[in-house]
Amino acid sequence: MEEIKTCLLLGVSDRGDAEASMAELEQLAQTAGLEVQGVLLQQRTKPDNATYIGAGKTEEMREFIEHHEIDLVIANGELTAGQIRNLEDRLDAAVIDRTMLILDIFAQRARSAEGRLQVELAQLKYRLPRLAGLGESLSRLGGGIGTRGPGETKLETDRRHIRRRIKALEHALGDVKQRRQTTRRGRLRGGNATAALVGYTNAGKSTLLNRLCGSEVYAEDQLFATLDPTVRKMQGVKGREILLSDTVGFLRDLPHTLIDAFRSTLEESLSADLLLLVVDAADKEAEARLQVVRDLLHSLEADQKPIFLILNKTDCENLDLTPFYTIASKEKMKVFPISAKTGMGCEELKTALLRHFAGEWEKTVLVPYGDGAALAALYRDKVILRREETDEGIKITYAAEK
Ligand SMILES: Nc1nc2c(ncn2[C@@H]2O[C@H](COP(=O)(O)OP(=O)(O)OP(=O)(O)O)[C@@H](O)[C@H]2O)c(=O)[nH]1
Ligand SMILES: [Mg+2]
Repeated sequence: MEEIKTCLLLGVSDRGDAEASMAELEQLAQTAGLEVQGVLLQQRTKPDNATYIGAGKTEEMREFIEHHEIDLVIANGELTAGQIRNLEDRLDAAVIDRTMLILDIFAQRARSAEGRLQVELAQLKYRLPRLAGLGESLSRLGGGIGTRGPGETKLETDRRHIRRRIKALEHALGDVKQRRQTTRRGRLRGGNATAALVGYTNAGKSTLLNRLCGSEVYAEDQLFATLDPTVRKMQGVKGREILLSDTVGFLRDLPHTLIDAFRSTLEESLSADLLLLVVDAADKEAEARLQVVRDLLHSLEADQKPIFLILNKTDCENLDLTPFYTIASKEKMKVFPISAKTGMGCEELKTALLRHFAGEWEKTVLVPYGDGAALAALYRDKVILRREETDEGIKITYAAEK
């Protein structure tokens, strides 16, 4: 089996963020374990219908590919079946697009049963309308290069096979979801406060989770280090805990198949009482990325809850944090400049978290002297935290339920 190592990136855009988008594609390719040999960004308003890049350019690229022995070409958009087929024919290399690359990374990373099912489902749904074009690239994703595209009859069999598999996956996911809802209800009954870490991929969410909870969740300088939702406990007061959840990071133009696939896991995380929106303040694209995250939160209907804006990586030098403070004051978000890596600002954040939830944890009532029934009922039904005899009566502080 031949291992793919080198790739060429193609982009077609005349937008201002085109170069940043290509740089991100390069990061994605590296994350997938590929070596980027060349990047071509063509200034056009829209891709060519037949070959994505213009016909003249395909000729040039063919020579480049031959000369540099490129194994794989990756287009920074979503290709049609026709575009894949035409490009593969003209370039004589396997061709995939940005979405397939991301799906491939997700497939490599997913660990939990649910994550795997979700990624496979997203992959199949994306492949189905592109089967006719996928020759080498499909076999690459499935294992090795070698076989060319399937013939017509094989194609139909494949389609039927994939549709059946999609049905089976959807069924299996339904079961998993039901089980997860049961555990979630159990968790809520525990009366714990919940907060969710959200933010662009590589912002430092998992590092912060580890810092706050003393855990050792995988955190690495790569895109989508975290895929499966993870929950850890942060010790609160009086035996109460804050459950912190970490989940998949956001990305500009995240493929729709993936948003749909991860909607249920994301929604579970986003059902938290509070969101910790983590920003990599040292990233020159940070503001644009913050906007991407806020747009996604909006589309997931999760932007109405309280948000702490966490400006991470402030151990890096020459940062200008003012734009973030401006956004935060407009959107009524509390701001916390921190470094998850060095721990700077993390104690303050922890205290703010405990304060935020303290009000929800404790309730105080005044029971008049002599009202033994009310007092007994409290002791029977509540977890009593404090009892204080005052002039007016007995002040009882108990743990409030959510
Ligand atoms: N300089 C600096 N680097 C940091 C800081 N926090 C995290 N990092 C680094 O940033 C990279 C990404 O950290 P992660 O915690 O994996 O980021 P994440 O948001 O969980 O990323 P995904 O799971 O991939 O979405 C790692 O290399 C961390 O060491 C920080 O405060 N300062
Ligand atoms: Mg992570």
